Amino acid sequence: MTELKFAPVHLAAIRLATLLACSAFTTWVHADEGGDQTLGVESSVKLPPQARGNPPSWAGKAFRQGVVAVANPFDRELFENLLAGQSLADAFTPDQSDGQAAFTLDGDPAMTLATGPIVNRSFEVQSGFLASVAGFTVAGDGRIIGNLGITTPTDGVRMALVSTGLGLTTQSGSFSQEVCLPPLPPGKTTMKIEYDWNFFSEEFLEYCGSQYQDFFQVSFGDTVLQSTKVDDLCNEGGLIHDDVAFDKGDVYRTGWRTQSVDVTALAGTTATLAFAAGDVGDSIYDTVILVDNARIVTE
Ligand SMILES: [Ca+2]
Ligand SMILES: [Ca+2]
Repeated sequence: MTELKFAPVHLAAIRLATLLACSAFTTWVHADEGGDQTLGVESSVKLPPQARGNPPSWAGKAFRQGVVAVANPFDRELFENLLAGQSLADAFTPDQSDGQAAFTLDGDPAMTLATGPIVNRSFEVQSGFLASVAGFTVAGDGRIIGNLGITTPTDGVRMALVSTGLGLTTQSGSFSQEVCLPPLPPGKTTMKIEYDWNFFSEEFLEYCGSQYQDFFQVSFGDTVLQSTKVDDLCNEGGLIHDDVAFDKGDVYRTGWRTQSVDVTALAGTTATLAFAAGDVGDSIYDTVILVDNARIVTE
């Protein structure tokens, strides 16, 4: 079993790592990485010939991070190694330079192509904005928190929250990210998307069996990875009375559970991974779902 854990480095580094993981192009990081380079402005530092001229259309973001993308034998070797299943640390040869620019790597050295496609997968990176999930597009109430009452993350020190409109907004929430599942690495036969989830609701227990079926839905493109509503959990039993109060009614929680979905058939495809909470019937009694440790597992 293989999985990636992102160290809590800044998001730009994670994005760069993901850029490497998701795209069949290669990167040169300029030796003078500390200063952002403005496009079209002559730099006092001389770039290698292959790094001059107008960037290709897809390279704008990379340029803003001081990255120049070119076809280059050094990084071709890196990609060949990554495609062979090596980690970044093993695939990358340090101290490569032509005297003017150096080929450097930022991000998590443990990342592999097979296991690193979800940006901020453990929600450890937090932006300065309350209503946001770094690396994801948020609609309605989605955010990153450190604890909810006595409940703490399953991995690291932060987790994501998505709700039917708790506090910040009355709009049901979602957070989503485009994820490219890599091809199955050599020697592996199964690919799974896994994450931990914990469903809190004021609808429990008095609205079990009613029309107020708040739900948690997780999807990868058109594939539903999970669709869980209030009654599914009422019927299972084992709900735990929680001390946390939203605004109405007692809150019960499921406790942390792990969802594991076989996506072998989707290996090598790109789609939007979305976590959503929804209100059914009315939006008076709220539901909150915590999510942590989203990962791609290959076996
Ligand atoms: Ca976490
Ligand atoms: Ca509700």
